[in-house]
Amino acid sequence: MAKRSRQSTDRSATIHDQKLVRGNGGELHQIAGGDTEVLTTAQGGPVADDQNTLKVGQRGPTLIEDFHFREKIFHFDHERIPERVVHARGYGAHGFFETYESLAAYTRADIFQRAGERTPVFVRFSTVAGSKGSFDLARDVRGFAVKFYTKEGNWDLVGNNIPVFFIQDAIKFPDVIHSVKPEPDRAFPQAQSAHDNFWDFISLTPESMHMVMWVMSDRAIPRSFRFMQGFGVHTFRLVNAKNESTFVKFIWKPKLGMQSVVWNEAVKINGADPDFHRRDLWNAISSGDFPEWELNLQLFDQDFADSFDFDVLDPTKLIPEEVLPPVPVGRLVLDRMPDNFFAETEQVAFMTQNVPPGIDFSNDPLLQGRNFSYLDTQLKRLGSPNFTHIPINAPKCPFHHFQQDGHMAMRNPVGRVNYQPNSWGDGPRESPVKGFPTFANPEEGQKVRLRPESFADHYSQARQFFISQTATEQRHIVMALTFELSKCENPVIRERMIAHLLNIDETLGSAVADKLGITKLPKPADAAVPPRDDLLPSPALSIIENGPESFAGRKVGVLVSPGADAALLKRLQSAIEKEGAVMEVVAPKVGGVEAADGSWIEAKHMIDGGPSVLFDAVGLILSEEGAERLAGEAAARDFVADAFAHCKFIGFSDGALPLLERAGVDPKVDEGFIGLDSPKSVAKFIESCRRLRLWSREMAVQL
Ligand code: HDD
Repeated sequence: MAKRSRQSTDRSATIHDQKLVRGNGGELHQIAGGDTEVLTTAQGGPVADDQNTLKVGQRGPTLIEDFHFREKIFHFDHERIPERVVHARGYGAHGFFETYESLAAYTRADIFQRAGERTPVFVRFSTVAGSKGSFDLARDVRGFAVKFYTKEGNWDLVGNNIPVFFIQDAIKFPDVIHSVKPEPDRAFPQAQSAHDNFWDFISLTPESMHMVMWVMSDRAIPRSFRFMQGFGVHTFRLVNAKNESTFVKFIWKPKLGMQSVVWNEAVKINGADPDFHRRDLWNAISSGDFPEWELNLQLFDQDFADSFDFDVLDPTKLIPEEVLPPVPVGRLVLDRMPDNFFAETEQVAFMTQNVPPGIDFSNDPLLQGRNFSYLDTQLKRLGSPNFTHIPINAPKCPFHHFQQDGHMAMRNPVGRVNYQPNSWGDGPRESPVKGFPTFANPEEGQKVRLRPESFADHYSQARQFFISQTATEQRHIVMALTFELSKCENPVIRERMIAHLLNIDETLGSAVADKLGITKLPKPADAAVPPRDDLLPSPALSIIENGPESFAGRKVGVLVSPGADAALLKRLQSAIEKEGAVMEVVAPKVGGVEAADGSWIEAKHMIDGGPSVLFDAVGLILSEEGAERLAGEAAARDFVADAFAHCKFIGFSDGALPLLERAGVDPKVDEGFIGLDSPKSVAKFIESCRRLRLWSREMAVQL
């Protein structure tokens, strides 16, 4: 295998070290010299000329004898592998999981036995519907898949940032996914649920209503992977050494709190920086600001399951935190980006069936179906049953088996023995003591294709989710549904959806109908069982109610102009950094500006490349003359107008007033504008930013 040190891939170093020689046709050859490695073929043969194919004469035909050319093009032609059929666009990072306390009372899983134990992990976040090259801020579910390399084999917790799912039975998975993907005849829309096929399927699938509420909420447009929750969704089992089982739901909670963007902002981010979430994770980890989540467990027994309002095997239901408080059991820290995206993030293969002894499945029919699909799909994607030989997928604990051969086998059993039992005394043996003990749950019944009656309530938890949202979040749900359904060309689909929404919440249904111009409300949809209205709101379901305590991990974009107050900028920067946040300077020109005191202010962005949608709050440190000049630029006016419309906090120097005025915003309108010139104002600005957004402004802005 080719070995290249990190240093030798640093192109600037190699360019400086090496000699550039001009060839006959004027092309440049970068020649190895000194200690630099010689370029080789994949077979290890040294290469003399990587700029020209082998020809007969200077202008003659190319020779098939040119093995270097053929190998290089052959390999290039085969570089692509099929993208994941869902969750194609994703981004991953390495880290560790640290167990807080022993959970031996509940599980024999080795990872949970010792306080302080650290287990290496690889995590991949993703969107579901879009292709590999789609944009990050699609309105979509986010995947949250964690591979724990435990001492008893890999454990994959393949979850989402939403605790419920669209369907109750895995046999419907191809249908829900076909419906959301680009329509098959026209091959659009890309990475969008706003089209007829999706809403047609949804409106004919009442079990999806709870999930639809989540997907139309701000959860589906997170500000960052770092500010999302994650959920294992299904009920799993923990099994202890005495073979006692406890049901469990897994929840990840971000240390930095939750945060989402607004839709108008998401649309603009997709244009300004389609890699917004990737870049955010890359920047945070590369700068040592390691994102962290706590793993929480909801633990319960059969009695709780029997007495709970819904069936714990139904993946369209959750257990409210207020009913069963989650217990933090460990923390996940992401502290290293992959060396190579393809080798690690693209080739990582998550599989729900990867569980260590002590963690087991429930009969959730979605989970049972997933346990088939994930193994199957890896063969298609990675091309060989030996995908576990790829380093990112290989266990980090010792492993021994007799599986052999197949495409791309990197390791085979050594010696004579490749079977057991055998008489040679060699090779691994099964262990009833250490091996995976499937929990012996008593099962009996007739073979049937039936949906359990206990799965029939499709609206009550959808309503509970809706009434648990703040007024702002409810408004976002109304706007999202209106936007999505406005893209459906078939009016029957819109009306069918309104009929469902009326079962969830009458005000929701009528508000969406009104915005869609439907004057006569349809009858509420026929419900398999009557929707309940006695479920209490669960405040844990709101993002706004569960925001962060500080502004740490967030980013302020500060627009500066020539003649800006450098001392004020410095004060602002140190306050932002003290809070654990980041400041980036935006200037009219690449490079920066000269401040009033003659010093140079370095800028990271030019105004066109650094719109305010990329930041959580903005600062305007401008001289009056600079502000007047910027007021003539659309990008500068948008910088201010968007920050205002997206309810961001805006700190400004007095000099910025001409720009604010031309952008059509009055800094006296609300407390979201903080003048930065007075002595305590920088501290006040940071304090305000901790609220993330001034939501009360939203009604005035009417986004
Ligand atoms: Fe799935 C990928 C999460 C239902 C079949 N799924 C995939 C990934 C995540 C999830 C995060 C990306 C993993 C990665 O980053 O490589 N899927 C879920 C959740 C579900 C769910 C939380 C419901 C609770 N999935 C589900 C069902 C099926 C699948 C019901 C099929 C019966 N999922 C797949 C798949 C994928 C996949 C086709 C595509 C790529 C892959 O597995 O490795 O097998």
